[in-house]
Amino acid sequence: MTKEELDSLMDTQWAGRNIVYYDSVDSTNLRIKQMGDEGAPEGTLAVADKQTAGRGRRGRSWDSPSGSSIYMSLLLRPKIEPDQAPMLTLVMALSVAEGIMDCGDSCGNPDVKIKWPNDIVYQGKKLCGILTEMSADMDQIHYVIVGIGINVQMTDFPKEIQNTATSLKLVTGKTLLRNELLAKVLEEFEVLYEQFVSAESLKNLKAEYESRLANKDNRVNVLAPSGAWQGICLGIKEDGALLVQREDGNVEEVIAGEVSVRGIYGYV
Ligand code: BTX
Repeated sequence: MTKEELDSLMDTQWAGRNIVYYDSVDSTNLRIKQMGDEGAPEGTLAVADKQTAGRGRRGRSWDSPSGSSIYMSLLLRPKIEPDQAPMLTLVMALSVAEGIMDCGDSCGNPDVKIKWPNDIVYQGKKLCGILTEMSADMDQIHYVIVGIGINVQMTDFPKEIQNTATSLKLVTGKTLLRNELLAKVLEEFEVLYEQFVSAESLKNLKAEYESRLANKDNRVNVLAPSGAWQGICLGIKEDGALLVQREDGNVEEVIAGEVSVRGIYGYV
């Protein structure tokens, strides 16, 4: 993966048109945060071969060895309200799933699913995670960073995640080029992002997202701060909340960030 190869493959108007490439970096999200503060344009993309301090949500870490995965962060300056920004995680999750499908035979056509809100999974194991961060005032977004980690060729995982993580190589047996997949994800994202920003909701993407939703129509465990409860996952709302029906028939709107959702037999 090189900047020159990425530039030559990128078939987008603005997303990924200004690529900053690192052989090794602390975290691409941190680099984009700095560029965002310094006024870099929307669509600026940080890409790294390796991260030394890859970050997950809520202080967790993202395993980021060299030579095997995609680590990238995209700078966005959307004209939406700050409370709408978390929906960008769902837009990117759908873009990654569609980007993998677009790689077709070269990627072995795996039927990947989305684990709401931010993971791409295959047969219950995590292939990709997304970390969305924002700089904003109460009523105005300065910029949003969408960071994506996709396990492409990884075959060795640390012990703690051996049972929950997988890669495209393990799933398909194929050796997929990271450049090609990265470019497809950004092409998908550019189209879906514009649909999202013009509607200021997921109304145009809801059906597609639900068709890839791993837990749809299944029983899930909702792990809320007030206690865990079970229900059937019905789909998503246009604002990105997950709809879960309790035993008594009431449908609850589950908001990302406050709770985690698991399958009743495991992670998905
Ligand atoms: P998350 O908090 O949902 O997931 C983090 C958890 O996933 C970890 O606690 C661990 O259990 C597991 N995990 C860690 N590394 C991997 C891996 N490589 N594959 C599968 N499972 C793993 C998800 O957070 C958000 C991750 C975003 C990562 C990107 S990489 C580019 C950008 N820069 C950056 O620092 N983060 C983002």
